[in-house]
Amino acid sequence: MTQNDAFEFIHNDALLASSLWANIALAGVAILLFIYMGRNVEDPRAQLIWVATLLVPLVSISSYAGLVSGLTVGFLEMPAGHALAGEGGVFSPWGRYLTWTFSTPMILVALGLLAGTNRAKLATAVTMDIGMCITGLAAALTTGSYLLRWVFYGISCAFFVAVLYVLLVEWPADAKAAGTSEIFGTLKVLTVVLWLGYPILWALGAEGFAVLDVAITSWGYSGLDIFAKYVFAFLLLRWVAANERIIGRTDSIAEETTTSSASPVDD
Ligand code: RET
Repeated sequence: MTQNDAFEFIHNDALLASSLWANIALAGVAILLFIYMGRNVEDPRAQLIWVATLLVPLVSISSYAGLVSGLTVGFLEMPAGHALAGEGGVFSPWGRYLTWTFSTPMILVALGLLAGTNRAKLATAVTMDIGMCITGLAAALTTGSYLLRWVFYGISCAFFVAVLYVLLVEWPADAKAAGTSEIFGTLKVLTVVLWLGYPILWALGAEGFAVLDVAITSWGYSGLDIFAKYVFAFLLLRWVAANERIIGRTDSIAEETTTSSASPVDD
């Protein structure tokens, strides 16, 4: 299959093509809107949250351009045991899993800074998240053994548990101390609920048990992306733009970088 075959395969299926183009359009709107919303943010910490948030639709538009062009998709022969084994090449949008490696850490950086995280927790969340995405990519691309597809899936879930732990246990306590509990609480619930949808969809879609067909699975991810990326980022930026001073006062990471030894006269 050439890239041109892939491009045609996608565009012969209106449902599949629209699931990709819809996100290109939305990401474009989100980029312009977020630049506008952040135009007056001056506090460096709030600016960092803003840049991390802006990178989410920027990565997304690149990701979907890769998918829709046929560059980051393939057709994989599934191994014996898989529901679609022996049916010829199964459409695999592997570029999705690859680009999550770049977009999801940005979501976590923005959330962590909002919560006033320290560097250890932020590094934990980000590295575990990258582990989750890369092993998820491995699960999708493994064609030698059906069992090993699910082994990679299991490893990815284990990484995901670490991310959930930071989100559900560590950062809520930090956010309380930072005075950002309310907005953090909203975004935490949105993130946890939506992110849980991805492994469920993977298991039900063509990569997993193949209960859902390729176009429906693709719309599933696209729908989750719309809420987990653009709606999430919009709510976060709107709050940051209006509450810059609260962010400025949250100093865990700023403090670590300016005074590495503990200072008894803080505050
Ligand atoms: C996979 C399959 C393997 C098991 C697990 C997964 C989790 C994926 C998640 C993705 C989130 C993506 C987002 C993208 C927005 O840009 C890789 C599907 C646990 C949680 C939020």
